[in-house]
Amino acid sequence: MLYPQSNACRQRADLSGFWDFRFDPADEGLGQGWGAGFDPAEIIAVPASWNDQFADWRDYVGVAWYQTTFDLPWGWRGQKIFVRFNAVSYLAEVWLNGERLGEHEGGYLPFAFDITDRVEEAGNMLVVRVDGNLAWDRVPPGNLAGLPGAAFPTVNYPDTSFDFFPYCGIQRPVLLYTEPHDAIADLTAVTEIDGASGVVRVQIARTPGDPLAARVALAGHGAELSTTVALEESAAEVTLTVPDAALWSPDTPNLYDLRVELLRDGAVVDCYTLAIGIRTIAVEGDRLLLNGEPVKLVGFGRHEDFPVVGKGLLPALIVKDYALMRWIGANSFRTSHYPYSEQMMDMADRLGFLVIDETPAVGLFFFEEGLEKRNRLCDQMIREMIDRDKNHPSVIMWSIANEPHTAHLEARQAYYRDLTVVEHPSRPEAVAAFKAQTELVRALDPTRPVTLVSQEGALEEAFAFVDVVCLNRYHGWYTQSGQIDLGLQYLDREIELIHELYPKPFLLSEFGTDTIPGHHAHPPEMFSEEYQAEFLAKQIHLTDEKPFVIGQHIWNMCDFKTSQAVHRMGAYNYKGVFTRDRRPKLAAHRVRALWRGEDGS
Ligand code: GCB
Repeated sequence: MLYPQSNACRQRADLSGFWDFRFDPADEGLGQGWGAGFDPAEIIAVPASWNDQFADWRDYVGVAWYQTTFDLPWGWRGQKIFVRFNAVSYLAEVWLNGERLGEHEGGYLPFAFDITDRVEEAGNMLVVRVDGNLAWDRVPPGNLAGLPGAAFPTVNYPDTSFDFFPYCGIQRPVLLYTEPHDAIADLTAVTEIDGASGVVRVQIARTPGDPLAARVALAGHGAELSTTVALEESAAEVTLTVPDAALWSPDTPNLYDLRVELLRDGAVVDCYTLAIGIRTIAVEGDRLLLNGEPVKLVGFGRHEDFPVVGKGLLPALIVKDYALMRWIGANSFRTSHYPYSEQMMDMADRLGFLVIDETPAVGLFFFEEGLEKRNRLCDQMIREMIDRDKNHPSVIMWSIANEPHTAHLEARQAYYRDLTVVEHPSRPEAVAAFKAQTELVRALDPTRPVTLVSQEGALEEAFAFVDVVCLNRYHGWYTQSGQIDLGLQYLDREIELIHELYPKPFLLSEFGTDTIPGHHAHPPEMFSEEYQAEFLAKQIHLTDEKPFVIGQHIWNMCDFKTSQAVHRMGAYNYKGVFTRDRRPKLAAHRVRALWRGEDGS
């Protein structure tokens, strides 16, 4: 899915602004025909989550309605016209001028509707019903208290199966855009390295129609290449060889402009420009190789989260967060626990960050209720994520899930006691689902490694299917609480055990401690800044010493909002090395020294 672009052949308009809004706690809007327009009760900012915008609705995760009006921009008639939603959490149903366009499930990926035949010159009414309800057959799941037989007590309010606040609403921009009738439907650029040359293979998909030609041109870093191919069928492939290629890497985030034009009798009927980076990513033995060289990932698990906007797109925050990641010496992050905005991904390409791109499949469980639907949604989200992000050089790995409840409870108890691994510790439904999902990822994109981020340790039988093993581990925090050194011993043993069973590259994808800014203790004590600094430094040293460990991602870059729970003081997760308003804690300075090689210890 190409991001809408304004150029000589395409146009784009942004509907961000102040929209009409109405909460619908009784869910009566559908029955009363609000899709044709409703009496607004509030005005709301788009994009942004709704929860922090109004005094009394913070914890509301039900149904709400948005509407706005727009005129068709001048000169658009005669082309195909679409409305695109970059992200609506969780489920969106959309009407234009009273006609239902369709719906989309899943809070963090884009969807679009063709409105060519429905859009008027002026006074168009766009209405969106947003359903933010938590339910066990959704991804990520919620409302676990009501799940028959699951034996989950309600520990979170709102009742999430995941540890971040379930912000709802139109979180990212809503765009109108045009496409010519003969259009570039999709582009896929794959790169390889051959000696000093870069090889760029471009697949061009087109809308159906008469035979056309496609001109493909690559420019940048002294290169000016172009070639023209016939595009009679629905797709064609072109290969360009770039001599003395300027490779893409964190130190040299070199991008080229790949411009594709569709030609009818020599005249340009559509064009699109994609920024691409020439690089390879591969797993060899237990190493991760970027451009053929071992690469170490240092960085964070993160969240899209900020006061007032919630999970809404905030461009200044993107700039700030990359600046802080640079300052601390990070080169990578995981889009925990859902795909981030397109703007965040574009900046990763430009600034040279390595991204593990994760689907919204966090906190999955494998009870029968809703299983078939959750599996179907996971497939859909994998497809949508890869379709959206496949051309980013920054994306070096796909993550299909975070902390699924794969293992049987009894197996987990034995493991937590003394790292005993019983036979067949995993639920067969989980193993089957992840086998199928890793196969799906590889079919859609054979060029990138695939991972699954687990807390099950050596019990995670799905590690058999992945290229890279990612472990979230909190020894010295949730276990061996208050005992950093004992936690370190457990971590050491556990990493070795997992590596013995699954001799693959290993990433410590989460580790950290909740830390109240300004709270100090000597000797270090849980929740103090000293405890976090020592915990992180020691676990970084430990993992640095293991050749098969390809890096560390601290949990979390910043403090972030969660549901209310006894283990979440003030409804925050305080594991940030920066506060929610992006001030460094003591640990940030310690980690910076380590990651930048300035630590004497
Ligand atoms: C985890 C989860 C993450 C939580 C974190 C924590 O393992 O992946 O979403 O926020 O632990 O702080 O407990």
